Amino acid sequence: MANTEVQVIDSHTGGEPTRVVLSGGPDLGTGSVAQQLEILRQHHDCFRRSVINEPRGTDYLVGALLVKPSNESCVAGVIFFDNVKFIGMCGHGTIGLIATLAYLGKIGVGVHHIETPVGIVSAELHPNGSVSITNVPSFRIANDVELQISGVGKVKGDVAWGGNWFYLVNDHPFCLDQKNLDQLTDVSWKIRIAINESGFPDVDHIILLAPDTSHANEPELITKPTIYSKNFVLCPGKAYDRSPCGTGTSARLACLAGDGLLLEGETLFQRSIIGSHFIGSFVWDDKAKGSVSPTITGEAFVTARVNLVFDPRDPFREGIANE
Ligand code: PYC
Repeated sequence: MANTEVQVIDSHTGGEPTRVVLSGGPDLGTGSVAQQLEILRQHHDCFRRSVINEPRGTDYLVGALLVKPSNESCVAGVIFFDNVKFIGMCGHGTIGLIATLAYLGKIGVGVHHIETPVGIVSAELHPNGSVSITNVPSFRIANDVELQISGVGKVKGDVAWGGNWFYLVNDHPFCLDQKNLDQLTDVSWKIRIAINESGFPDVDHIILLAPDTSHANEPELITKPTIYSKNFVLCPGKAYDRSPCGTGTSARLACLAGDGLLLEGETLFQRSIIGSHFIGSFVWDDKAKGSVSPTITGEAFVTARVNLVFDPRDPFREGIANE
């Protein structure tokens, strides 16, 4: 039997990698992107593993399978996935996808619509190469949820949706510094187990928040941010997000809007644990329901254009299973 090949382009957004699969994926029919995801999830999970897991990938890589959109206004459909599952939306991944389509000459400066399994998002490619995505409506479902966790202590935070489910912890005793990555990963994992057990079983991303005090040397921004914040984000497969997490920043904007701490038109400077940043803002989607339409701006860079090779003799051609 012959090798098969899958064409991919890798990029990173604020340090967090995205692998866009251009061709070679399974046939998912002609339904909506949400329906195509169900076919992929039920019948081709090995494709996810083979693209993202070792030995071809790594646990902190996010995959973005390009599929045909069912909505005619969209330039592309996309299904995001990581080392353990398919995820609804991905902010850094959408910025990476737009940078990739621009690199390929398929899109130019301007606004483009993308169909994802959880809704249509828009992305504006700016002349300087940065990208602003307007994400799916984002909202908070619970605030000030307290957890007492053995070996960690008491933490308090909000549960919110930004295209994925998040528990955003405002109140915790940890120092958000890159040198504490092992500790932050360990406590966030314990927090995830606790929030799932406390009645929020779908929360699969944990965010620890702290004020950002290192912005003094940032380049001049057009609008001076109202809030400077830093985060540590733990993803479903226990890898931490190198970027500030676009869907997590969307969820955060919903919380800040709900608390009246950020107003329409004001901006949030969201720094990641490695020092990269996104700029976020919102307009109300449905104020009575606490739902916002978030916009996240960041920048992505293409890092590789390669063919993944699948040798039928390779015992690990479908990736090393890690779940
Ligand atoms: O940027 O939304 C995001 C994201 C989700 C998981 C990793 N990054």
